[in-house]
Amino acid sequence: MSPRDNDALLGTVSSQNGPVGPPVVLVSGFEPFGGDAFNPSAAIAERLAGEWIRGPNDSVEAVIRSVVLPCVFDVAMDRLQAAMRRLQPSVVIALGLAASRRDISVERVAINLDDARIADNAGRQPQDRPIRPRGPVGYWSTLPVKAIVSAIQAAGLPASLSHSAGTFVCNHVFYGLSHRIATMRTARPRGGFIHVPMPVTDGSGPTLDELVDGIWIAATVSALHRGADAALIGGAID
Ligand code: PCA
Repeated sequence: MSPRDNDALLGTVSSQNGPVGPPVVLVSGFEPFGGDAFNPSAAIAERLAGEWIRGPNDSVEAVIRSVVLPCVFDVAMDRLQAAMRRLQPSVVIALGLAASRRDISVERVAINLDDARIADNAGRQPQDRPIRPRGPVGYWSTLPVKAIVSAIQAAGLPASLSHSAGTFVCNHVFYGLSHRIATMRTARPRGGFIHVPMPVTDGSGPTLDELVDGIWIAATVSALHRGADAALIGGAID
């Protein structure tokens, strides 16, 4: 991983047309939810804030910025959208915890459904509700999902493609982000969602440091990848 750089160095230089600086990769995480005291997605987002992403010639290609979202339907998306307006990112990677997973799960598709098994942090528990009544059933991630999975695996870290981000706040934000991107008229960022497992220290899965490294790889691939996704085997039979 590249050494963390002083945030002051990111200094956006003002010009008449507004702030200029390296392209921004916005990484979001979530506050704890469901009675947990810790959510690794927020810790990862915060640890990556300020990292430079460098190209093959050591040129600075992007800088990572982060935002932590409340685990509350609708409010979470408002916060992410406010950060997007402020930072004008070229890539948005939203992160969340999926405690039942064992690896870094790169989500492929967001669906137009809120159906909460537990209440969110404001006590809301929508059921069978479309996120956008007139929106499409689903949106594909616009991140290079297969290239991301293969780069994380190549670094010796566990990762896979996932075909469901669930029907709770994470899928809600993933769908909202995708809808926002699809309806932007100009300068559409690439965006998508990655679920992370709860980190461990007993060797049965990735540690928090390994999750940070994995998401840094995802941010780097997303910032540097051009054109279509890698044509790799990666689907699922069940
Ligand atoms: N995980 C939840 C919401 C917030 C989070 O980190 C989810 O998977 O929907």
